[in-house]
Amino acid sequence: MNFSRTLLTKLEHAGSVCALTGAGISAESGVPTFRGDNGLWSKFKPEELANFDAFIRNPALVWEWYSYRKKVMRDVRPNPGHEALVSLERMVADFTLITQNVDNLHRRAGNKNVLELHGNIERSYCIDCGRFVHDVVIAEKGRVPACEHCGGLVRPDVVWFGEFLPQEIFADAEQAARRADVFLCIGTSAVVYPAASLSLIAKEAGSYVVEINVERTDLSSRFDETVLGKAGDILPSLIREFRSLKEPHP
Ligand code: BV8
Ligand code: ZN
Repeated sequence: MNFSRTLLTKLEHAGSVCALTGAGISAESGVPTFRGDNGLWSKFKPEELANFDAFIRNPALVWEWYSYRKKVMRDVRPNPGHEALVSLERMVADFTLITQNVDNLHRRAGNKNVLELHGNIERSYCIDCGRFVHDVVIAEKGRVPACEHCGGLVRPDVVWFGEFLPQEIFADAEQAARRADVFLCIGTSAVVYPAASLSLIAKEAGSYVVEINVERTDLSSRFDETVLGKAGDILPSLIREFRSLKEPHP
C-alpha cells in the first residue's frame, strides 16, 4: 500500500499524534458496527435503544441488546488494526487514543493512553445509589439486573444519546486534538457529536487530518486525506512504512 509522501513526512516529524476510533476498527474483530448491516439489531436505530427514556420504558429490551453485545465481546479479540495503534503509541512521544467504542478492545490490545468518550460496556452502575457493578450477569431473557445494595435498577456505564460525555475525558480529548501534529480518524461514520467534532477541532488547530475508512463520510471533504480500505490492512501497513523511516535498515 503506498501512502502519500506528505503523510509519511508528517508522521516522521510528528511530536504529537492523536487517533479517534469508531466501530469500524472493531468490525474486523467481528463486532457489528452501528449503522452497517449488523443483522439482529439492524431493525433498531442506535438512537432508539441507546437512550435513557428507552431504558426506563423497557429496561429488559435495552439489557437484551447490551447482553448480546457483552456476549459478542467475550468471544472477540483485538485485530491487527488495534495492534497497529499499540505500536504507534510506542513509536511517538505523545500519543492519545480517543475512542467512541465501548468494547474495551483498545485496552485489551495494550494501548495505555485511551480516552473512552462513550463509556465502557464492561462496567455498569445502579441508577439509584450509583454503586458500580462489575460484569453484570443477566440471568435470562427479560430479566434486568438489580442493585445488591439498594435494589435499584442497574444500567450499562455508557453514554446514551442526549446524555453528556464525561467532561474531564472530553476536555482531555479536545486538548489532545488541538496539539496533534497528525490526527487519524479511523472507522467512524462521523455522524455522532460531539465526538465527530474532534477531527474538525484538530484540523482548525493545524493538524494533518487523515481519515481511514472503507467509504467516504460526511466529513471527508474537510480532511487532508481519506485512505480508503480496511483499518486492519491500512494501519499495519502504515506502521511498517513509518517504522522503516524511523528505524532505517542498518
Ligand atoms: C450530547 C454509546 C449534549 C452507547 C453512543 C438531540 C438531542 C440531544 C442530542 C442530540 C440531538 N441531536 C443530535 C444530538 C447529538 C447526539 C448525536 O450526535 N446524534 C446523532 C445520531 C445525530 N449526540 C448525543 O446525544 C451525545 N450527547 O450531545 O450531549 C446534550 C445533552 C442533552 C441535550 C442536548 C445535548 C451522546 C452521543 C453518544 C451516544 N452513544 N454509544 C453504546 O455504544 O451502546 S454513540 C454510538 O455511535 C457509538 O458510540 C459509536 O461509536 C458512535 C458512532 O458510530 P461509529 O463508531 O462511527 O459507528 P458506525 O457504525 O456509525 O460507523 C462505522 C464506520 O466504520 C463506518 O463509517 C464504516 O464505513 C466504517 N468501517 C466499517 N468497517 C470498517 C470501517 N472502517 C475501517 N475499517 C473497517 N474494517
Ligand atoms: Zn443501588
